[in-house]
Amino acid sequence: MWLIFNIKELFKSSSNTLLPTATAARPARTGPDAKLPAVIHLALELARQAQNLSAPNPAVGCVLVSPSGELIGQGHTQAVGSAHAEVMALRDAAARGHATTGATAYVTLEPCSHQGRTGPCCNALVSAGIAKVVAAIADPNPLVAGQGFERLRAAGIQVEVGPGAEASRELNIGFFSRMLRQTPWVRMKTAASLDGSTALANGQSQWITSPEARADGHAWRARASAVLTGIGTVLQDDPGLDVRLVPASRQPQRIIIDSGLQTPLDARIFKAEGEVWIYTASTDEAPTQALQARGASVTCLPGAGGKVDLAAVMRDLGRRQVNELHVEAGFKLNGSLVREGLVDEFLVYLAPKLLGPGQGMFALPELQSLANALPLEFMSAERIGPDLRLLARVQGRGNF
Ligand code: AOF
Ligand code: ZN
Repeated sequence: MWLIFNIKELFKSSSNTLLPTATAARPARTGPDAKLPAVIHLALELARQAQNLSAPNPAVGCVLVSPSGELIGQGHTQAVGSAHAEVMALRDAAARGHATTGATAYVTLEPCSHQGRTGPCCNALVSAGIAKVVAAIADPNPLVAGQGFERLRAAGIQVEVGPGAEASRELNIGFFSRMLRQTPWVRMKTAASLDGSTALANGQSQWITSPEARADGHAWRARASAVLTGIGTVLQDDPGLDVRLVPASRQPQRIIIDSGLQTPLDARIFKAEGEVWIYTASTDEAPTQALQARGASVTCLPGAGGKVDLAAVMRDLGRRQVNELHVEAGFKLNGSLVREGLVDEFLVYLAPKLLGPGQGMFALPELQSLANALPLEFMSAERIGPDLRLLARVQGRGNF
């Protein structure tokens, strides 16, 4: 999609007509971002196009507008090691024969000032003669963190920061989490009946929710850096954990929490390409070597009671550049992660069915008082086929 229109037209409309309707990971249209100029919405939409592509880099969009108000270039972050949004937009303008002198760059993140896997975007903007940069939000990467704005201002470029901040941060909540907390943003997905059962008492669980809900779940897998499950689920359901039901430009990293190294060597999780990361509490050499020979990276992080130290896993995943971690596990591991305060957000699909006694979503201890309930905040509620999708965030958890 490439649109040519006059910027005056863009600014006239604060409605969201450039955007398709709700898809899996759309942030709420409320708060300070609700009435943004359409050019910012376009930059955010471009950023969304990078969301399943750019990790561990943030998903960023950039729109270039000429001094006369013409949209002359647009771009978004490419896969890691390739061009950033600003460079893509400048290349787009060049390819279309547009001069960039005096143009304004609308970008959903502070342009980088450092030499990383690619060169600093600030330098590219300065060389292109950009007169003004409107950025949604500062880059939390300590290598940038305000220095990009400083560099631009020092080169005489006018800098405005703020429009689209909330939406840009939501799009990149995993990147912000890793940069500011050193751990991933943890989203736990469950699918249950209206009365909260994920499986019958006899273990049967396929399928409670609809094909539409399952495809939507794959869209959330696709945006995550990694998908994590437990050995219980591997033994019971033998999941692939890859993205199959929606198109994927890359596959998320697959991770198993397997205290006793019981993962079968013929598990379906090994079928997709790439390494599987296994976290264990066991130092047994034979299964470790057998799993390594099968293409697993095995890391021993023992915690209390022969279990894996889950908080240490999160720190390790932060070091391994996991931004968003998508958890699809059974009620035991789910319960452990919740009890340890490691879950940020719940993605819950509810089917319009009553199953009666069965397995719950999370094994949690009995509370003696309602005052001790874990307080959540509903971020969104959507109908997906015949099912409901709820996104509930642990209160205050997004404030880092
Ligand atoms: C931008 N525009 O589109 C993105 C930025 O190793 P590199 O060179 O790819 O740099 C990665 C860092 O650049 C990343 O951690 C983040 O701070 C910033 N991402 N910056 O100007 C972009 N994706
Ligand atoms: Zn950059």
